[in-house]
Amino acid sequence: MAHHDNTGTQASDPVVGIIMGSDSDLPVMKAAAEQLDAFGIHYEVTVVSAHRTPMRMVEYAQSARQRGLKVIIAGAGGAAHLPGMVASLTTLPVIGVPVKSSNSIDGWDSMLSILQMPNGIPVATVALNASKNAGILAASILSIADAALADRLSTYKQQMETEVLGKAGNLRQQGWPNRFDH
Ligand code: RP5
Repeated sequence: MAHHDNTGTQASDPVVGIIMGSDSDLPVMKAAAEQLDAFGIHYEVTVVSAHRTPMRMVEYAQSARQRGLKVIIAGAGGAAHLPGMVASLTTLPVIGVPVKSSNSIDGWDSMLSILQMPNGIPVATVALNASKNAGILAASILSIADAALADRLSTYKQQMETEVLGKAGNLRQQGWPNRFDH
């Protein structure tokens, strides 16, 4: 991974802040970091708990823009207040990742508490455990002002298209009826 290491040193000029309610969310949340790495986007990663470290959450969210962050990705499980509360404290876009944690009722609690934000404070909610998509969405937001990044996103989509066309070709070769592809 190019933009962070595990020794506690600082990432250079992070533009995305990845936060999560507990280190137990990391196995899910690390896919966001990996996706940002793939796009060459600098990020920082830390634990911020809405209910266990409320003052840290306030400080993190209120300082985020001034510290140079442009997007925040926030993941949490259970009764997941973190994304919505962080969104209430900053004007930066916040992407919420519902995490199916050990204390969760099959992910539904986290899904609904992140997705169902009342009017006024939106959180862009991705699918359950879909932190990879959070990374891609963050890249899309950043690409508004970054043409080179937009090109990398475009290439990424073309690669996916090629892969899917390959899969369709495989099914055809296996003999499955298909009057669409000639
Ligand atoms: C939430 O509770 C965290 O976001 C995590 O998903 C879940 C469990 O946390 P731990 O008990 O593992 O610290 O606050």
